[in-house]
Amino acid sequence: MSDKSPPLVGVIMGSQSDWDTMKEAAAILEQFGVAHECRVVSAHRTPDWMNEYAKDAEKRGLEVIIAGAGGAAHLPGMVAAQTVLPVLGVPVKSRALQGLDSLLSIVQMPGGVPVGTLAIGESGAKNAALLAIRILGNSRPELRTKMHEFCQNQTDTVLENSEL
Ligand code: RP5
Repeated sequence: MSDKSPPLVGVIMGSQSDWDTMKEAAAILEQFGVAHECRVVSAHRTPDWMNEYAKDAEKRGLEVIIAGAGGAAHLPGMVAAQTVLPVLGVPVKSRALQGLDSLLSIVQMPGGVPVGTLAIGESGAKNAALLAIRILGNSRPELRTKMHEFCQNQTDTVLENSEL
């Protein structure tokens, strides 16, 4: 499905080096069969491309953008400034400050320009995809059903392995 249908979710990241983290988001979208695209879009190194991507996203049919970046992580905020689509920000764990810089860069947006900020690193990437699917699930019963199954499986797995 993700290869053929037009993408509903855009997974973007500031650098190729973010892929190790952001591939967790792509894997969840793949698992749920949600059409998506993955692109490197840098706020600092390719600012014009970032502007174009953000401005065209809605008319291209995207419904959610997941944006991961590390360090001075301006990508999610700058994209949110140029689209009305929901933007979910993933703070990538940076080499210098372990992602605290990324988190603070993404989370503290001025009122009026929302970015839904997730946890630092792989958990954040995974949860960004799950949140995107929950948003899409509001109008897509099949995704809502799959989300119920996912949560139930997760619960069952923990309960089945609860004896140590
Ligand atoms: C940010 O700078 C990227 O999101 C990445 O996390 C960080 C480092 O990028 P590279 O120097 O590894 O390309 O823009």
